[in-house]
Amino acid sequence: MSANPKDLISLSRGDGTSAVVHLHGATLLSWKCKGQEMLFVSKEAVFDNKKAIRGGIPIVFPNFGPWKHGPQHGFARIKRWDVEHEPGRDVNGNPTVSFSLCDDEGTRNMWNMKFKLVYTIVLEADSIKLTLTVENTDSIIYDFTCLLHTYLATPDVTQTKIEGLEGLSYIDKLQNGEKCTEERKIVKITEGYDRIYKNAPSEITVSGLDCKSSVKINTKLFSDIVLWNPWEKASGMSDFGDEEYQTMLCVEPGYLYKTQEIHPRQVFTFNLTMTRVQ
Ligand code: TA6
Repeated sequence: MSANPKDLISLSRGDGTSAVVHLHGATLLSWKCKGQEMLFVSKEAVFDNKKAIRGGIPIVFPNFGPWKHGPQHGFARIKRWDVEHEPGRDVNGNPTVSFSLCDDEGTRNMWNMKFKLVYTIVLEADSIKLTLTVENTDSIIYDFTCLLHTYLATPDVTQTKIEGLEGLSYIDKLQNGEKCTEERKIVKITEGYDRIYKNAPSEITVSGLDCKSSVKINTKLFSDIVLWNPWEKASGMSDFGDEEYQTMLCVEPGYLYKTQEIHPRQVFTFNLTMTRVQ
């Protein structure tokens, strides 16, 4: 199943560097850096404008994980976003576009809060800058968690290396939520992973994504990082090829270890910049 071109918004620098966003969930489906696709989208992904897209960068809001008010990971990734600012150029001449999502009857029936999200993408020569603002447009205080569920592409996940997590506390969801400490300077993925690292540094590096480059991940306010690879569990997911776990790794910046309280008219700005380094 492929996406309907009517649902897609594209940015390009003309040198093989481009980005494609699906209006369903404002899901970044593709980030090509000098011709190299950096993101993974499952060949079994469903583009029915209902189900969350399996790949790219789905936006998780207002809740990471199972949610008593609605679907896992909240509704942001399964709502159709509006184009807030049409594709254009920023003050530095970089291609940029922004999207917005506000509460509606559907979201209020699940979670009776008013909000406005604005998601801005800037495509630089070797980086992609993602900014998510969360505004409380209600008259009451509430709280939320949020995350950019980033699927990175790799020729072989067992060759990827994640640096910057040493010493961090993490919850291991595959060990019944056991609280652990990361002892390794370099984390390698040789089995299923589902870990929530707390208070991650503002820069981590993922290498081995393609034979000669790595990705620097810089964040602001996204204080936590989720590492996920389903491994053999992929075979139980209808929108995930049985062997595709070998060619992806989710490195997901988020604010999720604790909820963020937000007051009326308060705005929180979360940033993720990924830079390809050769
Ligand atoms: O971010 C990791 C995780 O929470 C895993 O536990 C797994 O559920 C993954 O998200 C995918 O969730 P989804 O709802 O997209 O199938």
